[in-house]
Amino acid sequence: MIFNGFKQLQNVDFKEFLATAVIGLIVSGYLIVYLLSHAPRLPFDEELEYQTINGKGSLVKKRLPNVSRGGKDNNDHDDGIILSVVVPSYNETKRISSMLADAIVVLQKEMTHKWEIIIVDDGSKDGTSEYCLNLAEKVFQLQEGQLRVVKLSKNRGKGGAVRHGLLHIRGKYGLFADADGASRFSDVNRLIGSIKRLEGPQGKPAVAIGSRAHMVNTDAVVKRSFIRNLLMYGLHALVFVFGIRSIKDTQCGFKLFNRNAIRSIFPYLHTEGWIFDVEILMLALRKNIPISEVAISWHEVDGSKMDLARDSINMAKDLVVIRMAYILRIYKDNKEC
Ligand SMILES: Nc1nc2c(ncn2[C@@H]2O[C@H](COP(=O)(O)OP(=O)(O)OP(=O)(O)O)[C@@H](O)[C@H]2O)c(=O)[nH]1
Ligand SMILES: *[C@@H]1O[C@H](CO)[C@@H](O)[C@H](O)[C@H]1NC(C)=O
Ligand SMILES: *[C@@H]1O[C@H](CO)[C@@H](O)[C@H](O)[C@H]1NC(C)=O
Ligand SMILES: [Mg+2]
Repeated sequence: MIFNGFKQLQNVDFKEFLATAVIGLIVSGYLIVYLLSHAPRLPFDEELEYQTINGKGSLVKKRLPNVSRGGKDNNDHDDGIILSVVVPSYNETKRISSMLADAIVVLQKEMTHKWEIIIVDDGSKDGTSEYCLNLAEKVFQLQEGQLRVVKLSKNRGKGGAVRHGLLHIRGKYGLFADADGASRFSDVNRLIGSIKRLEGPQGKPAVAIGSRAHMVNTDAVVKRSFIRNLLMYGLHALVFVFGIRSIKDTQCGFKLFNRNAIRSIFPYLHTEGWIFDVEILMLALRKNIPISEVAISWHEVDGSKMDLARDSINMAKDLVVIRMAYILRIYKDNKEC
């Protein structure tokens, strides 16, 4: 009798303990994800201006347009621009000029003057902004507004810079492209072709992304350091588990969106660090926006801005945080952040 009662008591205690433990775990899990979650800061007022060189060679500053207002649907800032190219740049004076040269040749040929380049200088310390404006005037001899420089007062990370740039384009399509010129710019034609098939005549949201998946067994990848490749495979595995399974190369710095895709994705993008590509693709998948992966040509360029140890740890952490934050509804895909 006494023994039985004792056993029952122990049972109740154990269940209570288990319930408390589970609740405690959920609460602390939520708290950890909440504390590690991220929202991009609002732009400072001066970051809503761009600089460009006018026909007389002097610097002018103007307000940036807003992708959610202008454009084809409610024409105000459109100016007939077909393609806007956003180049996130951090300390890029050594690498950006050949990338720009490559891009400008292709743009002039394919769409005469109906393009713009937006350099988002992410708080560079080496005068990237001034360097690019000087190139635009002296080397490329561009017209006013064709090359725009937006200077972020404080470094935000590649994701933050790309988000800021794409939210302020005039074009029908917006491409973001790395400043190192690792991809061949003319491949943009294949991305545009692909997005046109997806968007149909009404211009439904659509995304076309460059892919290097066909290159894993070629020199470009094999010749990279062992540790870099090891980290790359580790990241692929993690993306597979916590991120995205239907896309082979999520990280390529060459992605094209039509205006409606930009409006449906970028206001909701939380991540400003290196892993932002995965959140972009997760948002597209959640919103049933079609994504096509287009094989592009790509070569390794020296002078990477990535700090292998620190940045891989942050990417892994951010990846888990993104997935958990959507599950726990700390991140929402229908509320601008
Ligand atoms: N906005 C911003 N852009 C950055 C930052 N660090 C690098 N970038 C830009 O991100 C792009 C890619 O940087 P890279 O240093 O070429 O990266 P990588 O190591 O070659 O990476 P993969 O090309 O993916 O192999 C370049 O356009 C850089 O200028 C940063 O802190 N903020
Ligand atoms: C752009 O326009 C949208 C819609 O009108 C608005 O919600 C958003 O705050 C604007 N962004 C900026 C930077 O003005
Ligand atoms: C950018 O340049 C500044 C000044 O030269 C330097 O202190 C900083 O470490 C550089 N950052 C990167 C990521 O190269
Ligand atoms: Mg690169």
